Amino acid sequence: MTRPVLERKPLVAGIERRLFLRQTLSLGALVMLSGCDISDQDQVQSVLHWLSRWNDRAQAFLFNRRRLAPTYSESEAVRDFRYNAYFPIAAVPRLAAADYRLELSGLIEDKRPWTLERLYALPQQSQITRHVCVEGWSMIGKWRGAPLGSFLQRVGADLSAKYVGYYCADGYYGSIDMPTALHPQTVMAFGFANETIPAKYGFPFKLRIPTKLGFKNPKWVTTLYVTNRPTGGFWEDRGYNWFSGL
Ligand SMILES: Nc1nc2c(c(=O)[nH]1)N[C@H]1C(S)=C(S)[C@@H](COP(=O)(O)O)O[C@H]1N2
Ligand SMILES: [Mo]
Repeated sequence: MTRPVLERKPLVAGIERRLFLRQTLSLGALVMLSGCDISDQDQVQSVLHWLSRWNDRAQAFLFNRRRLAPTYSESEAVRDFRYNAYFPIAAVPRLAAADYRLELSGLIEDKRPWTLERLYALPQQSQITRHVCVEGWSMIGKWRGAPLGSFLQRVGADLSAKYVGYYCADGYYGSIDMPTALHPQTVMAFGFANETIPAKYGFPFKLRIPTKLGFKNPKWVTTLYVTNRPTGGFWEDRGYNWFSGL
């Protein structure tokens, strides 16, 4: 069944949303896709899925593990940062510091859970970087945290594995590629704007990853794991591209 191009507009818009075409896929490829006689939604889905995986590999290949995200001055950092999650601020998880444990699993030698006290005692560094949300806003903030790479090394993670995955207190989940996990600016952020990170921004910590889009900066992290198996993610399973580098 061949439908007029206009009728396919929503589909094309969907494709665009799914693949972040403006960033990565050429207009020609879009025209090719939309110009095909696309009659089977499942087929379209599997083509898009394949393209998105291909897109992940291309982005991973282009990722430079030493290149730093731009940093800014203190005066550019916003204190009243925009809150965002898939639920309203009233539903923010409030984790009790005394009961909190960071669980470790997968390809990690020392899987003993970490108390907040031990986590907060890790050597830390500050960064003033820009958070970019795919919904069309960005803000500069100041975060303080422990480099995830040093932490992974310390617990005996298999650093040659492909992915570092996370689960959060709100049911959010996902993973990042190992080179990004080991990037010098990827930190377990315990502080925001010179204070302990507040509940709305991820207390006890968020993974602050300035080389990734905002949705790949998980808040309220409760489990970290190392794996070679590709994982989905909360937004990835709803169509967003997995790598989502900046
Ligand atoms: N656990 C969890 N982490 C999350 C989200 C979420 O819904 N749950 N939303 C993501 C999105 S889309 C954005 S833009 C940022 C927002 O972080 P902020 O509230 O500190 O601005 O958190 C990311 N991390
Ligand atoms: Mo976001």
